[in-house]
Amino acid sequence: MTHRLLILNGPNLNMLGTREPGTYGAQTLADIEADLIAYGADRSIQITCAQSNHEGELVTLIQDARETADGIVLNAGAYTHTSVAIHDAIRATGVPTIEVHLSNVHARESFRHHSYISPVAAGIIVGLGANGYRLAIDALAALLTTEQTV
Ligand code: DHK
Repeated sequence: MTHRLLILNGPNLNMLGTREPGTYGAQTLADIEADLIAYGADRSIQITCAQSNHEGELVTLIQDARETADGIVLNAGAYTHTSVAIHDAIRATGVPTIEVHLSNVHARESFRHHSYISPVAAGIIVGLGANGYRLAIDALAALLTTEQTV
C-alpha cells in the first residue's frame, strides 16, 4: 500500500440513500464506502472510512489522522458552513485535505455558499455526486506522490 487515506463524512451523511435522493443520490453511505475501499485497493491505496454526526468527534478524527493517514477526503456536511473547530483541526494537523460535496453547494441556498473548510483545503470538489470522492482519492494520490503544491 502506498498511501493511507481517511474518507470522513459529517452529519446526516449516514442517511444517504433515503435523504433527498434527488440532491444527494440513491447510494447509501455503505455503498459509497465499499466502492471507495475497492477503488483504493485497485490502486494500492489503503482507505479507511468514518462518519460522525458530532462536531467534536470529527475534530478528534482529524487530529488522530496525523498518526494514521497521509490525506483526508472530507465531506463535513452542514459543519462545512459553520465549523471554525474543523477549520482549526485541519490547519493544526497539516494533513492534506480535499473538501468534497455531493451536491453543487453554489447552486443551492446562499448559506451553503460559504465554507470554513475551503481556506484550509488542498482542493475542493463539488457537485459531482459520489464520483467526487473517487476524484478526491486520485487528487490526493497525485499530490502525495509529487508533493505538488499550488
Ligand atoms: C452535504 C450536506 O449535508 C449539506 O449540509 C451541505 C453537502 C452539502 C453535500 O452536498 O454533500 O450543504
